[in-house]
Order: sequence, then C-alpha cells, then structure tokens
Amino acid sequence: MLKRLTLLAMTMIMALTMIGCGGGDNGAAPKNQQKGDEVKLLGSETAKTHLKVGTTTAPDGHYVLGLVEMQKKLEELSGGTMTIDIYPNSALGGESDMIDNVSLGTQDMVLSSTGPISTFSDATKNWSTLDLPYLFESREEAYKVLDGDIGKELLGAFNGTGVKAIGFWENGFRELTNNKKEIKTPADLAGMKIRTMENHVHMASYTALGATPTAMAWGEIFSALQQGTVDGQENPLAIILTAKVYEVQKYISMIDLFYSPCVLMINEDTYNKFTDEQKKWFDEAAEYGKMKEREISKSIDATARQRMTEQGVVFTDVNKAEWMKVTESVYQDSSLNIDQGLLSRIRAITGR
Ligand code: EAX
Repeated sequence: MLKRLTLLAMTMIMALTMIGCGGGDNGAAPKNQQKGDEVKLLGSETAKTHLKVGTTTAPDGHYVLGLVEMQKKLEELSGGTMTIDIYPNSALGGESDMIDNVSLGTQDMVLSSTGPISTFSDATKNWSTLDLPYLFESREEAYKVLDGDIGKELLGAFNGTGVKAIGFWENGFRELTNNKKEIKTPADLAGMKIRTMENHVHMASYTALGATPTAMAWGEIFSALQQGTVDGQENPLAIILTAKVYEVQKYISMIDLFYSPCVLMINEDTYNKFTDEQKKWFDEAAEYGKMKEREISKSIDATARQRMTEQGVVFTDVNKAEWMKVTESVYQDSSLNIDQGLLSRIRAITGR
C-alpha cells in the first residue's frame, strides 16, 4: 500500500508539474480519440445487462478489437441479453485508477496491463515476478505459464479484493522509443528520462540500465513526450502504432525488455450476482475474446515495423544478451517482492 501511495504521489506530482508547464490535458490523449469512437463501441441497446469496460488503448488497437469480439460473442451466447460497452483511450481513467474503481464497484470491468497489479493489494504483490525483465523469450512461452496452474493461482489471488480476475490477454513485448538518438546499448541510455508504467520492477530495470525512469499513467504520455518532460517511453509495437506514438518518436529500439500481459477484470459482486448460466456465457465469451485478442495482437505486430518504417521511423535491433546482463540484478532486489519460489516454477516451465 505504501509503495502504491508513493507511486500515486509521484504520478500526482508529475500531473501537477505538467499543469504547471501549461500542458493541461491538451494533447494528453492519443490523437485518434474522438467522441464518435466511444459510441461505436457500445453494445446492443436492447441488452438488459450492460457491463462498462475501460482500457487506456486506442479504438483500433488489439485490446479494443479483442473486446469487440468478446462483446459479439456475449450477445450471441446470451441471446442478446448481456453485452459490454467499451470505453477506450483512458476515457474512464488510468489503469491504476480503473482497477481501484472496479474493486469499489464504481466501474464494472477493465482490461489493464499488469503494470499496477503488484501494488494493488497485499494479496497481489508477488505479481511483480511477472514484470521481471526477460522473463519470457516468446509469447508461446508466456502462454504456457499464464494459461496453466501458475496463471490460475495468480488470478485467484484477487479473490476477496473486490476484483475478479478472469484471464490473461496480451499487451506484448515492450520496445523502447525516443526522439533524440538511436539507442543500441544500455550505455546510450545514460541520463535519459524514460516513462515507465507505474511499476517498481520496470522502474528498477530502467535504473539498472542507466536511465532515469518516470512512472506515469498512459493518458499523460503524449503531453509528456511533446513537452520533453520525458525523452522516451516503452510499449509494444501494436500500441506504438495504434496510439500513434510513432508520430512523436523517431527511434525505436527492439529491446523486448518485458513481456507485458494484460488482465481482464470484473467487479467481484457483479460477477457473483450473475446466474450460473450468465457466468457460463460470460466466461466463454471472455475466453473467446482472449484468444481472438492474442491473434489480433500477433497480426498487428507482424506488420507494425514495416508500417512505421514507411513513416520514417528508424528501427534498431540490439544485442539482447547485453541488456539482459545489465538488468539481471533486478531479480535479486529484495525491495521488489519478487517471489523466488514462483520464479523457480516459471523457470521450470520455460526451461531457462
Ligand atoms: O495497457 O501504460 C502502458 O504503457 C500500457 O502498456 C498501456 O496502457 C496498455
């Protein structure tokens, strides 16, 4: 809780600094945010049960397209009685706030990266283990762990927190962008201010790499990049492309530092009040959406580099072994709540 408060305080200071700079919220949201986008993403008007789901990502991004698949499936399975209304582009708030709101019941659902989960509750603090650098080498390796017993246990840790965690969807491998210079080695990062998610493991990793990490919610990223509050940020290519981050960042280094899952969550009481039949429809639609979303994530990723190269972005491939070595110390950092037992079990599955 204390750590979460520290992060919240940091985020607030950052927000105040930006207001102080005259930033306000002008340009803070991704450029493709339009009122109309929200309307198209609302479920069928005739459904009796409308569940409001928030995400920070763009309407044409993998999260939202996956949620649209879930929405169609839920309407089909429930005979049109249940649906989800999708609110993209941080319309309902940042990820950390949305998870809190879901736990309090002021918002039904959220699809959020794991960024804020380890500081959400004592029960979920060992989720920081999932945020370690170079934990997974491929998405298939990650699916093996996240779809198996370990994933089930981690999701189950939410029981009693007000949030029911349904399943692991995909954000993707996180790459580094900046507008100053080509970054090939950790040494090139020296002194650079990099926006990270509100996550201690990610911040510690960038500190180990020699950068100055600044945690902030996604909705603040555009003004921060434009005003130079930060020099760069990191996110999967699918986000960099669909949120149009590449329009304000010339360089992308393919560091694959973290595999970033995202988690579909619903208010516990809302779920528990469903009839058994409604639970079945909901679970099946969510599983369907998850599988579709992973496919969409993969397919956006497959063309993203080419599409952004055509727009003048300079891509740099790095020697990942070098980056791995510099960030190894994070695994032993006792302040980060890394669960060494869980880590060994993950490694037994990934074979590394
Ligand atoms: O979950 O904040 C982030 O960098 C996340 O990757 C993004 O909001 C999607």
